[in-house]
Amino acid sequence: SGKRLRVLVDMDGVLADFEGGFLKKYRARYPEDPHITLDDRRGFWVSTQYGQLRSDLCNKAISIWESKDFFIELEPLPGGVEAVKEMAKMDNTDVFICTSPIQHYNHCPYEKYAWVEKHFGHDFLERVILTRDKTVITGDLLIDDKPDILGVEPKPTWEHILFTACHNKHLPLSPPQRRLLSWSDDWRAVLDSKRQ
Ligand code: DGP
Repeated sequence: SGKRLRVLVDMDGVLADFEGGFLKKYRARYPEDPHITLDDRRGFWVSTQYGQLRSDLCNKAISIWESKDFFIELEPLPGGVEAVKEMAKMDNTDVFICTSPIQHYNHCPYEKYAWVEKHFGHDFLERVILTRDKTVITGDLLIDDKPDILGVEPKPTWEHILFTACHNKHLPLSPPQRRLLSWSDDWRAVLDSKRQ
């Protein structure tokens, strides 16, 4: 009954393990330098926290995700691919993967499409939205681990569901904001709460 539900799902930190992939490759490339454990991560921007640890580590962190094969080799986060595939099969439900590529565009946009094809299949490429500004994309829900999703549209149509990640788990929610703790959490109930 009613209209279709449109769900936007973020990629890094929600479907793909950006933080785990970063830490593994950073430690392999810079074994003599200090690192930040996932437990000690605070703030969305990895390079900011590394720069606070030691100023030269900001650019070393950036060098990791600007490298070829960084994005394609990210591991899926537990249950994410399965959940989004199930969502896509639900009646009256349209799912899009909505992700912001880094500005260093040599590898990232290509590898994001390749990652979706690898884990979801070729047909799911129709469901990919690359944008640096998610506020201009319309939807009912945006499941994303970034706490503050800002852009040119002051009143986005979607409700942001904060997906729990190492960097945001200690943040207090500003009511009525809602969280999804993981893909084991009740995402179906979140979708149902938005249906007419
Ligand atoms: P999204 O998850 O769609 O909001 O995309 C944000 C991207 O930025 C994602 O690939 C993770 C990445 N990222 C994380 N930390 C930093 C950082 O410190 N600097 C930059 N440029 N990108 C970062």
